[in-house]
This record gives sequence, C-alpha cells and structure tokens, in this order.
Amino acid sequence: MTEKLEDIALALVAPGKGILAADESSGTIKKRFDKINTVSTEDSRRDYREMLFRSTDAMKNYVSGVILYDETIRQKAKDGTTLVDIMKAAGSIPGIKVDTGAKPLAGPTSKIETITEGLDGLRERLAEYHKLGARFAKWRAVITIADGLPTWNCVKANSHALARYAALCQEAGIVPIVEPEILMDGEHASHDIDECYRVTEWTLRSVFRELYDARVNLEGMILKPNMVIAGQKAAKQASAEEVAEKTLKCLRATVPAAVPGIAFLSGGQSDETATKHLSIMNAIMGGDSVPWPWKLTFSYGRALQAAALSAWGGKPENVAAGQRAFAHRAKMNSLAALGTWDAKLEKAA
Ligand code: 5MM
Repeated sequence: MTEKLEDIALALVAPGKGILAADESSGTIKKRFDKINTVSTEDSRRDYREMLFRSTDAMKNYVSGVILYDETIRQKAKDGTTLVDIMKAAGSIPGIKVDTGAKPLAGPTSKIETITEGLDGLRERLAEYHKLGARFAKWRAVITIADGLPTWNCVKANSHALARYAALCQEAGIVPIVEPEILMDGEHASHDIDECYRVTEWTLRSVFRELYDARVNLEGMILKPNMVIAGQKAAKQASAEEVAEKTLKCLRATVPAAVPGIAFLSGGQSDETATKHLSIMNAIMGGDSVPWPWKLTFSYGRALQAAALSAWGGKPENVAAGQRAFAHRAKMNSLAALGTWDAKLEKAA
C-alpha cells in the first residue's frame, strides 16, 4: 500500500467505504460488555474484536479502516495471527486511538468541560504505532453544550490540542482523524438543533484555524465531526431532512475544500437513524449540480457495533450471528455513503 498521506486519506473515504471505530478504552468496553452480561477480560475483548475483523465480506467491501485501542493493536488471534494482519488481509487499514482521554478542564467549569490529553510523549508513541502497522490515528475532543457553555477557553484549548496532535501524526507518516465532538447525549443534552449548529460552526472554525497555524496538510487528514442535531433530551427533535440540510450547510461553511473526506461519528443516534442521516446527505450532494469538495462517510462506533454485540452476547456459538449483524450494518452504511440506502433494505437482515 502507498505510504503517502494523501493516498491513505483518500483510501479511507473510498466510495461506499467507511471506518469502524473499535477503539473503546477498557472502561468503555466494560460498560458495553456489562449490557450483554459478559465479563470484560483481555481474552473476551480479543474474541469480540476478532469476530468483527474476521467478518471478511464486511471488512473487504465496506470497511476502509479500523480504529484500534492500544491493547488491540498488540493482540493476536487465537491462531496466533495478529489482529492487525487479519484486517490487513481483508484490505482494511489499521488505525489507532492516541489520545489518553478527556479530563476535567481546570477552571470554573471543570465539573462539565474537558480537555483531551495525550500530547506528552506522542511523537515516540506514534513512531511505535507506525511500526505496529497503524497508518492513521484518532484524537477525540469533547465539547459540551450546557447553560452558558461551551466556554471559549474549552473550544480553544481542545482545538489547539487537536492541531498539535495532527501535526505530530503527519510528521510520523500517519493520517490524523481530527474529531471534535459536540455531545448530543449525556445529562446536559437538552439543546435544540440551532444551538448545535452554532457551537459546531464555532468549533470547526476554531479547529481549522489551529490546523492552519500548525501547518497541517489538509489533504492528508480526515475530519470526524458530529452531525448537526438536537440534544437527546431536547423537547423538540428535528426531522432527518433538517438534520441533513443543517449539517451540510454547516460543513460547507467551515470545512476547506482541500480536506478529502468527512467521516461522521454516530454520537448516540440509533443504528438506523445514523444510516438514514448519512444517506440523505449523500443523496443531496449527489443530486446537486455544483460538485461538493469532500466525500461524506461514516466512522461509527456504537451505530456499527450495537447489533453485532447483542447478537454475539459473549457466546462462541453466536460468532456467525454476530458477524451477520455486523456485515448487515456495514452494508447499510456503505449504501448510505453512496446515498442509496432505503429503509426497506433493513428488513432483509
Ligand atoms: C468507540 O468509542 C470511542 C470512545 O472510546 P473511549 O470513550 O473509551 O475513549 C469514540 O471516540 C468513538 O470512536 C467515536 O465517538 C465514534 O463513536 P460513536 O459511538 O459516537 O459512533
């Protein structure tokens, strides 16, 4: 495979393909396993991820890359093959989460606002991850909308950290996925869609300003934003068409044409809703007489894995069922990335 950042970035957003976010830290995967009454151990986490990565049809046809956690990039399957080699054999690019998590942002809003950490020693960690096979990385900044929040301090600090991370990645020959997430879930998420629009626009402007200052090559990165959507606790939820239109409007106003692709996070949307929103957006773009500059695809965690996780249920005898559920979701999202998904196809599962 080519080692050029621009080529890797384009491969990640190849037509009909998107990214599987399987980078849950040990605390997060434990929460997911608790829901299926499965104990989270090094082996059970390996078995679950091996099941996903051996879903050959899905990995070959719909998944361009997988974001891994530090433990997973070092793990071997039961037969001794590294998990990285399994996904590479299917033609999928290994990626790695390199942030060390969102921590309270010191100051008066520390109970709500966070700053993502992980810059110390990052140059050395990236060099090691490159040797282990990673060709792209991910760093997630978290922005919370609440009464009077976010603060400019929070938006600025997180944008700056994202840009420093992205520059270090490119120096190491790794494509940075830049993920500024405006939360749609959690205890404060009662904002409406227009407030999400305002904060998303503000944050993206700030992020691209910092990326420019850090001299990040926009052709060699991928943006992973939230969709413009009301908070889960909002009294009024916007229609799918409104989410699609406002998300596209916001991205067109803020994301430079040099960026090759935008791969959304699902953020707590149901599987089908996340697929539907992506498909409507791609259908709008495809039907436009003026060409849009970037590809639009998925980089879903929960919305790609939830069905597979529950079909598997931690039981070896359910591996085939888990793989079927995963392949179905991956295919639905692949169609959405082409703008051709239809709700009727969900029944075919
Ligand atoms: C897979 O979940 C990632 C979060 O892991 P930690 O919270 O344990 O660090 C997360 O960053 C994920 O990659 C993105 O938010 C996209 O996932 P969703 O579920 O929002 O599509």
